[in-house]
Amino acid sequence: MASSTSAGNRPINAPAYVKNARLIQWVQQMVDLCEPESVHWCDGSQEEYDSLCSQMVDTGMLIRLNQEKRANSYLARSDPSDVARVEDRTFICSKNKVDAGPNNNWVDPAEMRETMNNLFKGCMHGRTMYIVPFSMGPLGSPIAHIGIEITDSPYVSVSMRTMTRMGKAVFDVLGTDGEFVPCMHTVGAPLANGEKDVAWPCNKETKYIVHYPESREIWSYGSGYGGNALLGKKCFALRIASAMGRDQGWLAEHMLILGVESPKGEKAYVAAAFPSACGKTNFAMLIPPKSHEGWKITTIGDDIAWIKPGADGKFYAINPEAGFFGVAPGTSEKTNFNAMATLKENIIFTNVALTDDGDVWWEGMSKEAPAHLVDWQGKDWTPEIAKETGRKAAHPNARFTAPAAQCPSIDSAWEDPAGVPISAFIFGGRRAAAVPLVVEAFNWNYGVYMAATMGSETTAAAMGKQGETRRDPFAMLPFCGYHMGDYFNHWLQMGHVIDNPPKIFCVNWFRTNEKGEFVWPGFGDNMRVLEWIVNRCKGQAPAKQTALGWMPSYEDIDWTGLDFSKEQFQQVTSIDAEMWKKELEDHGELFQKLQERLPKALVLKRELMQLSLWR
Ligand code: TSX
Ligand code: MN
Repeated sequence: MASSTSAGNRPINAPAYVKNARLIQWVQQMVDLCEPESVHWCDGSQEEYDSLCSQMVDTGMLIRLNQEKRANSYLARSDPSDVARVEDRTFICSKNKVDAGPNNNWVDPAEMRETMNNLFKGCMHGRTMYIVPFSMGPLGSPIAHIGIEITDSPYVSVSMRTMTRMGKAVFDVLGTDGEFVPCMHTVGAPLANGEKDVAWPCNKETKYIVHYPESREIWSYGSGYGGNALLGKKCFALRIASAMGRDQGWLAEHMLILGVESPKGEKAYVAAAFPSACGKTNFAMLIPPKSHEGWKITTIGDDIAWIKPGADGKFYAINPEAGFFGVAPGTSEKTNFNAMATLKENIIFTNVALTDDGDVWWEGMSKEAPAHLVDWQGKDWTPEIAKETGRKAAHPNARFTAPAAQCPSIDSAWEDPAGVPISAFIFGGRRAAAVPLVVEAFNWNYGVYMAATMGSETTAAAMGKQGETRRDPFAMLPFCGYHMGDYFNHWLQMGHVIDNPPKIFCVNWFRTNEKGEFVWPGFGDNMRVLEWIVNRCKGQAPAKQTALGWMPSYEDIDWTGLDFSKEQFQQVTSIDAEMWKKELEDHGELFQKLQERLPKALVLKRELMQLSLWR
């Protein structure tokens, strides 16, 4: 270790291989501000990971799982006040309020900086400050970007090793003057001299997730959970990166990326955006039905895509992440076999239940629950208790943190620094009636309109009134780091940047009948829709023109091995003109909110659709 010669008064212990002047200066400032007990520069090694996990087992933050059942895996139980992203505490601090848009909370950056400086003063007393170097995307890829997270959470440090390319190789890419996004994080729970730590330190009262899109900085205070704390994910790879993409001519999207290989060996890649609770991870890891032997679905990513125009006039996409931070409840061998196979070892589970033999369980993992569990809050749980009290064994937002490389369906090109060429964009939502199974937009601008107006119906009572449609444009509502109207405009512009933009499709797996039952079988059978989609992209599948776009006829889908009648097909593909008139009224409401920056092209598309429905 070489000692630092910077001006501050506290040692920062930067290793000799750290040569980036801006980084050293920033770390010095942050050490002087946060006053940690010590500073640890993460190297990303297995030894470091194991040692940090062992330390956390000793302090009670992690429980080591049964080595025979889940090798090298752990369970963390968070504070009950710290179980999810906090959207009402998330801020976009652009110079001008209008640039953040009505879709974001805004505070003047000068005012927020003062608030942050006061909160962070001495916030790491009694704790180790970890310097976590990471690359979003394959190291050195022209589509990748570097971040440095400073955190006082060892849980965050080890999670970042799974979720990103974390370690000292990042400093080689960074060099003496390379660029990085500074990501400042504290759990906001300084320890007094001799004070004993709790299992999950956080600040119950005060939380801030702050973004400065213009200077590309992130400051997160008070939470140790998920997207609030693993700052490479939603904060950097979506909110900050979306602003970078707007300025630099690329796209940072809330999308999975999957590969579709036909029996002929032709391969196509699609990127797809769905709001939460639509089964995005399941779709990314889909296993085709037996009837489609010879078809293969491969996974590039399950949550985020960074997409840049290539020299050949196509869009190229990478998954900026290296792991899956997926919702555990509902994941089973039936709903997502590949995810279950990914979870066999090297996993950090958070807020799932613990079995008596040291393994994990969650609602939906198996038909029958074990006779006894310890629930996510550390309390005894039995099916009888659940029946009486309604208490869940796992928190509904319980998560797994899993290395993507362990996924059986991982694509051979998932770490290709050049990315993969995108043939189609798919946008989906959970809609009981209005939206048909699949529709192809007439053109790029129409596709942007469909994505801009997409929505999902709420299911859980906790999410507000049941069955209410929430507009979630591009599934980006909580993740766009600037005005949503400007974002629509950026998408419209990106259609002109390349010669032959990907086709845009809208899907809905969730239509229900009069009895409220799902009509479409979903899951593996979504392969049949994907087949039509990729064949459309190759100019190899027929379609009929409708008011909404191009749609398949019954004969255009391969039904081999599935008993699905013409009547059922009618149920999932019919278009109700009256319903769509109401739908367009709703679109108008959304557009009203964004009007100061709404592109005129979208206003015109709405009027065109109204005309075609009234015809
Ligand atoms: O993930 C889902 N997908 C995509 C899969 C590749 N889910 C789960 C959503 C919650 C996260 C789905 N649920 C899908 C779907 O396509 N479709 C449905 C609705 C549905 C639920 C159950 C059945 C059929 C459809 N059938 C039986 O339970 C037997
Ligand atoms: Mn997501």
